[in-house]
Amino acid sequence: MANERTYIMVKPDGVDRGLVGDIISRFEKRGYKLVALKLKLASEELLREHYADLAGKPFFNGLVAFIGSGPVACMVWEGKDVVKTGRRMLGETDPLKSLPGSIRGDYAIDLGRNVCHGSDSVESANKEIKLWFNEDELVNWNASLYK
Ligand code: RTP
Repeated sequence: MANERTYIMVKPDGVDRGLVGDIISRFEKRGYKLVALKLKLASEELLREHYADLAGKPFFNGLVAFIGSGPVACMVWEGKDVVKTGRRMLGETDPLKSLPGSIRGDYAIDLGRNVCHGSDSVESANKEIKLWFNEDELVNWNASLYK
């Protein structure tokens, strides 16, 4: 479990509002280790693949258009139970249902502008990390935190 990894992405609304630093800081302070980080303008093809599970939903095209409308901050975090804990740190999909103290609970009120994405299972995390990063962009290093 110690080496579990998750894919966290600050969406264009979060980047535009200057929330990247705060989101990174929350994961760092919680004790997770950053193993990959980049800013990216995602192609429609990449986003259709990332959100393939939602392809039949009425909001799918709007979602893909919005996430492609500006840069996203892509990151991989590693540590104990990071997939589930990362989702709890993000809050509920609907920001209005998110508790204060979570990212969405502190910074969002609209479902379509909920600031961030986090993998929902270890399996999705592995798929998403492969989709968004090349192997040589993942940095293996020893944080003193874990020594
Ligand atoms: P995410 O992938 O962004 O972390 O979100 P999630 O797992 O919590 O939620 P998911 O069901 O995968 O939905 C992906 C994103 O689509 C937008 N959405 N809009 N009814 C709607 O208009 C609607 N439902 C979902 C949200 O921005 C959600 O994060």
